[in-house]
Amino acid sequence: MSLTLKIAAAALAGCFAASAATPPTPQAKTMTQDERMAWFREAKFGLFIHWGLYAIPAGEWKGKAIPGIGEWIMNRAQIPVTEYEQLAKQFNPVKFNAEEWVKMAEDAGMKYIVITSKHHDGFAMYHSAVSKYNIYDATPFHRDPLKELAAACARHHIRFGFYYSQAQDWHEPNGIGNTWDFGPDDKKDFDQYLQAKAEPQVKELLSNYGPVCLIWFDTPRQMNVGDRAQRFVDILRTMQPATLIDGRLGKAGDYASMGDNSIPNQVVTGDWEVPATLNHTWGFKKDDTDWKTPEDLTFKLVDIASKGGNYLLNVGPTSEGVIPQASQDNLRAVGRWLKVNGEAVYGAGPTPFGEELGQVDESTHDKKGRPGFKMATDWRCTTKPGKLYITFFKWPNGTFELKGVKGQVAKAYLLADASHKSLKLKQDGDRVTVTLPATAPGQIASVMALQMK
Ligand code: FHN
Repeated sequence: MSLTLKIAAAALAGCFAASAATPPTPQAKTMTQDERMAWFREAKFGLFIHWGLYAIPAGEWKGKAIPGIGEWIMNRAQIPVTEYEQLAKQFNPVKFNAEEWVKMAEDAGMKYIVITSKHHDGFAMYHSAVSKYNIYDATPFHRDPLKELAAACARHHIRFGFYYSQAQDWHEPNGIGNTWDFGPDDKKDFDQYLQAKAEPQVKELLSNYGPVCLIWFDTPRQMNVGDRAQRFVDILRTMQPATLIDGRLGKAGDYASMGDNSIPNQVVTGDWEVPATLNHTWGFKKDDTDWKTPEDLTFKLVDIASKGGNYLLNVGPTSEGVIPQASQDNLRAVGRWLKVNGEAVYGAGPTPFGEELGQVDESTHDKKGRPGFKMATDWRCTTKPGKLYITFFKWPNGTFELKGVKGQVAKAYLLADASHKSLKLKQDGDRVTVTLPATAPGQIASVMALQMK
């Protein structure tokens, strides 16, 4: 079974050279695909934020717990537009502080932020002139939090992008998804909605918030008809050519989006990202406190990097504008680990090995009849030119042997050791043996760097 994915990327000839340290430049009319992707390949780790009116009911409607992800409550409870709209009058997140949110992302070692500018409920979380159904005009808050976040991101050199639900819009008669108020989707004038709301709102986002690192489109229902998806590509490429398009627009974007919380079993070529939750919901749900541990998050980050991808990890702030404390604590713990070991993650490429990832398990099958996979979790390998990084999640007893090494290793050392003291090393052909200290230097995981000759 091959899990290899080739990403079809629209490579545009160009002359503008971007670097990871350079914010996207809206004036650059043509860029090569490599130039456009440079910051993303360096970043590896981003913060996803699902924030909207759904944070008020927080998983409960009229005294009943509504199963499923929090931001889907309008759909799951079939709440009529006229009732759901009333939430806007209560939305007053007075504890929202853009600086604190961005500082938290920075502390977590995250390099980009993607926030819901409009989710499927149709409510714009920014000051939109296209629809009054927005946080500035329809709530007592009367502020544009995305403006504040854009400014804070610029101060902290964190890239800023938007999630935008281009197809589903449960507030609009011609948007996809709201069949309880507006009837079947196939009877709707979907292009009317796209042209009157989605396309002009995306233009607003690209006009009023400075450089937008990416737009994260989602659930591309009915987007494969005619030039619907291409119209968005044209808007982005014309207005901000450096802005990336995710993999859920309805045609190939700049990178592939994996399924939610779906980490591939093996190395995947091309650019890709895994969107993932810290608990079991994207939008805040008061009853969901089943948080992934810092150990698990660190493993997943390195695991994804070792397979060639990025990790976009979500928080669901409350209706008061607070990121749940457990989310903050667990993300900051990952950030502390990255402070010591980030060299093995940022800008790193995938493993040249692969056996350490696990093995196909023919004794089990998934729902589609595909064989299972028995994941191994002892260590992962990431790479940079002339370097191999081995991240140990289980500290080896005495020595560590690595097979299949191409070239000669000049030196082995631990990233946690600031002096980079050489570890005892033996190489026999492609077999390298390193003698390690008796105990791991790091609590969550420890990284050994191999410097090649
Ligand atoms: O329906 C959405 C969901 O609410 C959430 O936004 C996730 C994030 O990847 N995307 C969709 C489901 O895949």
